[in-house]
Amino acid sequence: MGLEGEIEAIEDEIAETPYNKSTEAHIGRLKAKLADKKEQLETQSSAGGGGGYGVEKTGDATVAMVGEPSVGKSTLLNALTNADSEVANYEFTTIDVNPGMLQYKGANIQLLDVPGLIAGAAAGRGRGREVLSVVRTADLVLFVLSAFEIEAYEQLRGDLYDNDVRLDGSRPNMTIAETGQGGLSVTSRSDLDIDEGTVKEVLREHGYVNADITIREPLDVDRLIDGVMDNRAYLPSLVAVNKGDLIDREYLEIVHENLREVGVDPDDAVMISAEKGKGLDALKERIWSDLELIRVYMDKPGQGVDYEEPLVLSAGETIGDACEKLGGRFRERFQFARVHGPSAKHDGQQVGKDHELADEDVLRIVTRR
Ligand SMILES: Nc1nc2c(ncn2[C@@H]2O[C@H](COP(=O)(O)OP(=O)(O)OP(=O)(O)O)[C@@H](O)[C@H]2O)c(=O)[nH]1
Ligand SMILES: [Mg+2]
Repeated sequence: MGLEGEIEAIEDEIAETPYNKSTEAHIGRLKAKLADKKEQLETQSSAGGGGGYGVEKTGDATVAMVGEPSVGKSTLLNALTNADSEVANYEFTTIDVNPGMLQYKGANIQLLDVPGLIAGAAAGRGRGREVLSVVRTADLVLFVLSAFEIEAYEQLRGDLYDNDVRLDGSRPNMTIAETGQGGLSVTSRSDLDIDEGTVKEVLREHGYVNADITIREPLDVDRLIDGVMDNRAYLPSLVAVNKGDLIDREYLEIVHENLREVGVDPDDAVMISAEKGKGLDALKERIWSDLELIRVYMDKPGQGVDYEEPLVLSAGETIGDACEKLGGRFRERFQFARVHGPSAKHDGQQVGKDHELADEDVLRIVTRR
């Protein structure tokens, strides 16, 4: 029996085992085993497969656009960026990942138009798996839905989940510290959803013999396994509903209802028409805010403040991170910095490398000679 057969057999056993307190640990062990086998399969196929798409990550951040064939991904890419992606009125026009660069607020945001092969990709068919590996490395997933096919959203999300992409959530709040002896010991909150015995089964299945496990959230078996595996990608996501030009007010209500049905708050989705160029400003703004980027204007000695090409960082990053990104003498000979703007306690505040920057700060870095 090959790996795929083993995976199928484990999946069958999980499906056939009724879930209750007495089977919980057993199911936990099966799920842990399944996760390991799937990881093995993935490494196997990526080692043998033809090296991915050759799309290099560039720019300040990367957004992967996913959607069913013909929803308008290429049209949207062309409308938002300098790319020239093939647009056609038949399915599967885009067979490779097409990159384009969106310039917004001085940031270079790379958009990747991911082929319409995603359905069924979870099963590892065709190039679907490669496509999904491109999505995993992005900073934001942009779902492009047609106003007439909102239900595709569930399938897309499911495919991503099956490929270890966890959307709109953070890594489980737990730690595993290996110890030299003493077996497995679990410290958890009182409202933990599963038994300590189950936690131990899962860890044992993953090869842990001696370890202190601390769990700080009321997670279930699946999330516990996420916390043990290091191949999960945690990404934020955003929904754009395209072809808005083809619907009337009455149908808009139906679209909203359909969105609610798949768990999306209509107020959180962005209605657009890629073809007519409607709603694109709102979409850019949402992409910008969901990426949580900040602009830092550099005050260069003798040249003044550069408001045209800001240094783009992630929210929460510090002067030290800015120096890393700037490189050269900033990294090697940093002395101190002066900040004006939102993060400064007062104008021109002198700060060190630990200082956290904010959007639209003006920064002057003083280096040693
Ligand atoms: N009316 C209308 N048509 C659109 C809109 N966006 C895209 N289309 C049309 O929908 C068809 C498919 O558009 P594409 O951009 O090729 O779709 P795609 O998602 O890239 O498709 P694949 O590459 O096959 O996955 C084309 O005929 C587009 O002109 C829109 O906002 N309104
Ligand atoms: Mg396309």
